[in-house]
Amino acid sequence: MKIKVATLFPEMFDCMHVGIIGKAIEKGLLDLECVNVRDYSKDKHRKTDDYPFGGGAGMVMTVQPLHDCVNAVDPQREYKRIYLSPRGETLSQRKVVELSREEKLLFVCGSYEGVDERFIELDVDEELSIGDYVLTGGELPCMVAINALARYVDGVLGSEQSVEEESFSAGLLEYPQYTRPAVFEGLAVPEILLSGDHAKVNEWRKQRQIEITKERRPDLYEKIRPVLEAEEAGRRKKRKKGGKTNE
Ligand code: 4GS
Repeated sequence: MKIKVATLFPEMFDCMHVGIIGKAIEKGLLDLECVNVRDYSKDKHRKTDDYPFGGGAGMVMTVQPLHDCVNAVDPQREYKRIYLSPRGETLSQRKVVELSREEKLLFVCGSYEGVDERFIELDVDEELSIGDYVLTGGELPCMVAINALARYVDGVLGSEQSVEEESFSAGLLEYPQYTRPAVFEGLAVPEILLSGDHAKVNEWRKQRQIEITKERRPDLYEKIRPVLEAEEAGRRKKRKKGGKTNE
């Protein structure tokens, strides 16, 4: 997958070369290229911002450097162009999967109070937010989006990791995890996890997921409830059928 980023702070993206995403870039699974919007400014002082028309606090990124930058980087408009902004659709796991299926993505990171609206009108396909809070720039949101979608690019996660394939995992919070030692400071790992009974372990994990989701995220629980109830109805039916065949 090819990802380009237009930003005033390309050095912020150095951290993308660490860990799982760094390995994916090394392996050529992800091709990440950051370009400095300032390099496209035609101003003699390489300025990229100006005072807002109509007055008000802060500065606005000017349209010329942004427009020239994205059209130099993507002259044929082959890339899906995404501007990070609190006005955009909020990033969700569904949106992450959708983005991971794109071949070419161009993220644009704004700084200051924002960018000249005409840039969005002329050069942006969609706006994307990572949540309802205000940051100093679009760089962190951009890295959040790339990090999340990279997990769905083939080969990025090792075989031991892997994206949640079980249907119930989607929409539920994670079950508690344990590793060695079996007892720490008098706290023992739940016995069932040491039993080697995979069916029992999976059932235990699912029940913990349901409990934790119900308690901490009632909004998510209400969304997943019809699925859980359908699964339970399915199991009841199977038990009944099984009972009859044995009669
Ligand atoms: C977000 C956000 C954000 C808004 C950028 C003020 C600088 C800043 N971008 N999700 N201008 N939340 N952007 O806060 O995407």
